[in-house]
Amino acid sequence: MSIVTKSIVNADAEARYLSPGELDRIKSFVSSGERRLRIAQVLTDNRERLVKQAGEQLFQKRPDVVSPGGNAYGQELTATCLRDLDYYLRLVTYGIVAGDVTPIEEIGVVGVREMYKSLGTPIEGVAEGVRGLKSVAASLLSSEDAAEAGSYFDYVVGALS
Ligand SMILES: CCC1=C(C)/C(=C/C2=NC(=C\c3[nH]c(/C=C4\NC(=O)[C@H](C)[C@H]4CC)c(C)c3CCC(=O)O)/C(CCC(=O)O)=C2C)NC1=O
Repeated sequence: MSIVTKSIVNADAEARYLSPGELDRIKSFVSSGERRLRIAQVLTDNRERLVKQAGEQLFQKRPDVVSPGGNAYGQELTATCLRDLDYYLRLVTYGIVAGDVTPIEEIGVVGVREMYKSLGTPIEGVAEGVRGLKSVAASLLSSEDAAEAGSYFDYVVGALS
């Protein structure tokens, strides 16, 4: 839910007008809108490159995951691994557009530890891959935009750590 919807739901539950604090937060959400959309656009346009490079970095740092016996060994499982990185990049773009980590949390974080555990997927490897996405993304963005995007990648890394 965006801050706008959330504020309205909260205010209406108490049958009151939006408070000055809520209006201030909405104001900052609106005024940062153009920047957030620009960042999401860059990440969306470059998604293939981001996933490919982050994957290469991950497999260099963690050759075990793509070696025999590794969770992402073999063409099909490697592709599934890269798909997961693509999923997290997509969720990060949702978070950036919403100005809120809730969509990332609801779609990609709740229950994820148990899921990866049951798949035998090393979750710290997934976190490493998302860290790679963050650093490749930073190379495509201004430092201010990279910092904004970085906080959403950090949220995912934290949730997977
Ligand atoms: C949008 C929200 C969402 C997420 C996050 C998601 C993740 C997700 N990753 C999966 C599998 C997987 N995930 C990985 C990922 C990896 N293995 C490694 O060693 C690497 C560290 C890592 C890549 C970075 C692999 C290899 C599998 C397949 C495991 C298997 O089938 O044995 C599966 C099991 C079902 C399937 O294969 O599709 C799910 C549900 N699905 C979703 O809908």
